[in-house]
Amino acid sequence: MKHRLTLAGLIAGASMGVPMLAVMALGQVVAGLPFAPYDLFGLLTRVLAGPLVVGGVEAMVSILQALRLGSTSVLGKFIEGGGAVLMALVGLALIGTLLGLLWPNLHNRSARRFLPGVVAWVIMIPVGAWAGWSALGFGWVLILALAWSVATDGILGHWETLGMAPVDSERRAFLGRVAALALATTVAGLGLSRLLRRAVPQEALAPIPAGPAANLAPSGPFAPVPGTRSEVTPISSFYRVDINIVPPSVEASQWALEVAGEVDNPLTLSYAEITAMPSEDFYATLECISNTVGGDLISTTRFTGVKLSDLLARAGLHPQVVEIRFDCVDGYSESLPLDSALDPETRLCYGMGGAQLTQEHGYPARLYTPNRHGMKNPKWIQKIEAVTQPFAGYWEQQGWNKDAFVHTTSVIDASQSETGAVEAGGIAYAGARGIQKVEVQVDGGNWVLAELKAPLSQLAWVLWRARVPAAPGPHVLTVRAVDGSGGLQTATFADPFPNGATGYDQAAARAD
Ligand SMILES: Nc1nc2c(c(=O)[nH]1)N[C@H]1C(S)=C(S)[C@@H](COP(=O)(O)O)O[C@H]1N2
Ligand SMILES: [Mo]
Repeated sequence: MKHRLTLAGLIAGASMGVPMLAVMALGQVVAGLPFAPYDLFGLLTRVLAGPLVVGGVEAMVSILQALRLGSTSVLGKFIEGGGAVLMALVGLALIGTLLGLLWPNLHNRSARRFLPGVVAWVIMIPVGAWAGWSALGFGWVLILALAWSVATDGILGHWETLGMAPVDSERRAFLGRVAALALATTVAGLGLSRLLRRAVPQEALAPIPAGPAANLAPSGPFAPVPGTRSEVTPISSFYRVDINIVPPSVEASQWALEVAGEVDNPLTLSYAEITAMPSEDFYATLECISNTVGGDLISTTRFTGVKLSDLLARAGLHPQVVEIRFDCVDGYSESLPLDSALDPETRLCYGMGGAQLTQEHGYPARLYTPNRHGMKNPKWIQKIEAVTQPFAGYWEQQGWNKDAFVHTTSVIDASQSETGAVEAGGIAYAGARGIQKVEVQVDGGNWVLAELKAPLSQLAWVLWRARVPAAPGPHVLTVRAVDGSGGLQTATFADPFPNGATGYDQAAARAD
């Protein structure tokens, strides 16, 4: 009897959690109310941030990139979201189990009905405080927790009564009714969320007036091999990596950028003041340090922004400043050594792809800095601080390389068979060093020089294509690049952690 109730508590706690979370998701879509599992997940990943989280993210990225199931960023966020919901359900199952366990000794009916919900809610108090829930948000979560609690208690109560009953079919019928009701609530909650999410008009992104073009190279005629990625990544498929399941939503009118620390004139700048400063448009490529060779965590766009050095000059740096530190709305932090911060190509950006930043890519303002991996390009910046000691940013504290310099990389995007040859094409990238040449090899034979498209800028990847003679049949292609200063791409294979991946990309191909 006792075991049975414990098990029933576990099942009831978890299964009543599903419809409750569906309603919570609806509340988020309709009224922007908190969706507690995401916030719980967010807080835990920050508190537990360490080898566990790094290992988890690493494993996920390499599995996703190996399986090539689709966009690593999109799938990754999907898995994190699912993990957060699963974690919440496990928590509710545990509280339900506890209720089942204590059931025979809990004689006060109100305590039985409401205590589990109160316990769940109290556990969420620090989470809500961290995530900044409003009083309404706290109230909403309490109401849902109590509803879940009453439902869980109801099932247990019924179960106990039925336990006395001799007929098994009655128990089955009861479970069937509970399951049907839970399913209906879940479907209704999730269905409505979906519908309403679609009904909410996607706010059009304000276009950004084109600024003077910086550092643009003239583009020559070049016909990429079909299947080669587009030279400019559409913003909707620009890779996204950050520590949030849902990106922070910042109201530009409520936001201000602070420039502080060891400076003569600390500044507080509004969005309007920043966008009124002289800006420049520039093409540049961004690559995550977690990207594998040939992976999809790399994209190129036209950024719009103001020179960080202009901002810092306005603030007046003290001579003992060694680094510029960035603090972001989501708790992320990073820093750049002074020479990188003052690099004329390092810009505080408020535009990507000719429009204002999307919420996912750092609206209202993010950084772009050349030569370094994505982690050195903070999004949703709220504070820029001149510091006199080197600072370890979010990922550096987890053991990732502090400099995070990009490696020379080259990727085979596509190939097609020709008579007696393979035609291949792809991209190559080496930060601001640029690409001098790309070479392609068939089955370990001679390296054949590829044709390069003039890059969009010194900071953007180059498209290449090559025609390599090959006997009819299947082959393995290998690609390598030489950067603008003559350095050959590293052939040694390395995983992304902790310095970024290296090695040559390979692909299967055919010749006729
Ligand atoms: N505030 C904030 N900025 C951030 C991150 C983050 O988690 N929070 N992630 C960094 C990492 S690891 C990468 S690779 C880039 C990705 O930028 P994107 O999403 O615009 O492609 O953002 C960087 N900036
Ligand atoms: Mo990254």
